[in-house]
Amino acid sequence: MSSSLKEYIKRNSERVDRALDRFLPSASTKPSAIHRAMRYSLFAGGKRLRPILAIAAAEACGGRASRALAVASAVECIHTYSLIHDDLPCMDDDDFRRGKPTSHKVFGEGMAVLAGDALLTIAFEIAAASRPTSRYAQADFVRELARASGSLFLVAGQAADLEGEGKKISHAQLRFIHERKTSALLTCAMRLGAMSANAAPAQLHAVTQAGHNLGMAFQVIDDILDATKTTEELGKTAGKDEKFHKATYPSILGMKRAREEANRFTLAAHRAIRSLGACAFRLKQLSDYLLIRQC
Ligand code: GRG
Repeated sequence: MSSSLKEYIKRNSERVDRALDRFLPSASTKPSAIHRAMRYSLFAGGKRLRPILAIAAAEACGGRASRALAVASAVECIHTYSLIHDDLPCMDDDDFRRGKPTSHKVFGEGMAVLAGDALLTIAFEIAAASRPTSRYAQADFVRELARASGSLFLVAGQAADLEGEGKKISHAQLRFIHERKTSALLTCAMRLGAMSANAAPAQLHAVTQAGHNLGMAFQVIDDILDATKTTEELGKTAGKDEKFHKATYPSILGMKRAREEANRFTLAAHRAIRSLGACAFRLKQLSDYLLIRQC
């Protein structure tokens, strides 16, 4: 990764951290256990990929990071809720996330469920605090977030994943799951960033195409990393897909074709990003980085 991209990611992660810190009740706010649990997972060391993509999408549409911070933070709250709930014993049952013990291991199952619930709901409060533009009202930001995280997208992906457990699933079914479980929220982050910049319809369309393809490339790479990296390298339990016979891009297509698929999605994202012009250079750099990331 170039030093300028590294610096861009660091600067914007810190901005997002400060914004999240402002948006969330302090850890000592009563009842403190719930606020400590929310903050524990939110500040456990996630990559902040979705908020950074929201900011880069805003800039690609001629906007500023400062105006994208509320929507970027809202998406990170939804993402963190989904990880907390996904790690619960009744779902994926994992002990390790973002390099730390999972929420239910530290706070107990009840509090982890509540921390996820509270992060989900505060996300809408934060999105509603975003400044409207001439094209997009606050209700548009909230609707966008609700749709991406509801039963047609994020929850749909998780439900289809649960239903597919222990069954042989096809490439098309795997794609259905990943479009909803992973790509929809990443696309939503980028669309919200673009909307915070008052994107014109053609810009929003290009950002949507880029987001969809980047989200898919991100998930294919995630499947590859799960099969090839260690728990320490990933900060989450590695090798789970194979251990639990979960269908993944490498298990269905083989490692070589899975990499080709990730390349294809990235090239499709490049085409959409190119149509956004010179302001989209960070988006282009980020899309290249997502393809070669090692964790
Ligand atoms: C519980 C409704 C509900 C949904 C859960 C997020 C999720 C859906 C499941 C987690 C497992 C998984 C493979 C999700 C796909 C998306 C993904 C790869 C998430 C991890 O995102 P990163 O790598 O995580 O950006 P950090 O911790 O860096 O933010």
